[in-house]
Amino acid sequence: MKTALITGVTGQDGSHLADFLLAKGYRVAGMVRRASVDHHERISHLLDRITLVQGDLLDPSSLVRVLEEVRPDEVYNLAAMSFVPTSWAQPVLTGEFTALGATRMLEAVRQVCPTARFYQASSSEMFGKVREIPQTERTPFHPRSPYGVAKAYAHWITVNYRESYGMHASSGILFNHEGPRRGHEFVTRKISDAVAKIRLGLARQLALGNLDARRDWGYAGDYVEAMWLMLQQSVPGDYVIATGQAHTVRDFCRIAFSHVGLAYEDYVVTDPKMLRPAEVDSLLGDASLAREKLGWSPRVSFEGLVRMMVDSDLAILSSRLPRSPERA
Ligand code: G4F
Repeated sequence: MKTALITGVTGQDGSHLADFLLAKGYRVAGMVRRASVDHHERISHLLDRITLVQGDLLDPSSLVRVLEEVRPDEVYNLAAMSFVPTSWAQPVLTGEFTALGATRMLEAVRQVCPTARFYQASSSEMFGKVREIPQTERTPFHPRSPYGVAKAYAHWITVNYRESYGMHASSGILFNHEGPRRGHEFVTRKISDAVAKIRLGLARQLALGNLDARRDWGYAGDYVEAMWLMLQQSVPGDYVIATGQAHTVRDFCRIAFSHVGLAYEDYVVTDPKMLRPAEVDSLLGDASLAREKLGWSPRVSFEGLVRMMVDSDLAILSSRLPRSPERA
């Protein structure tokens, strides 16, 4: 039985990856930070099947202790400050978690379990002001946010530890990936939640920022399989993980509203406060390398993803509504 350590296990990707690895027969440990509020809602269904260990990417000695305790065969470094707008408000803390945090974890792995295989969650945000369309593993980076800059650092330090110490360290350059477990601050979940609320008469309007931003959106459940596949290769490497199709925020709105029989134009307004100091206008990934070397391809379509998220939010909100006499 193999053992995996996941940092960021309470997040969208961490919870999907834990589900995936448990189904593969892994022993799964998740690193969590001590917090006064419980953030375990995404992993509540598997708390009796995984081990939670306390550690913090800001504290190198805690990482050494976690690795000594867990003795993992595979380490998935998914923890980061992952919401792009917050990275302008907290640029230094973003660098500490997202950039130096990866170095601290790599260094701890090198000291405690250098033969463990390491996965770094790189991001299409690194491409930023894109130099070519579509983006591949060879496209130069031009990040447009403190978050993107921090992810570029983490990406290159992973490459560097691979080249300096021969570690089995790989990076997945994941394009946007979503699903019902997505945080409400990200645009896709903000839309699906608002559509469900409007459909149920709980809200009347949805305020968004840039409706013309284009993203290559896939389903998070598909993308965690690619992380695992990277660590099963005899040779480590870096892979773009994407669908190869881009849509605008407006397209997402159109499909989400029409799924419940509404027209987005009647409900969506734009709010300049939600525009970013520097925007990533358009991202489109070419995952040919992952398809050829890993045998990976996405299963859920864009339309299927939008419908899945709206249906999920409708179910969540409906279950919280007071039961009317005729429904009782
Ligand atoms: O959903 P978003 O906040 O995701 P963003 O910034 O693309 O970042 C996500 O994907 C990255 C991979 O490329 C990850 F690394 C990162 O951690 C995160 O998962 O915004 C998507 C687009 C942006 O262009 C934004 O300007 O939607 C636009 N947008 C328009 N109105 C909005 C809104 N974004 C948010 N969050 N909220 C809005 O009201």
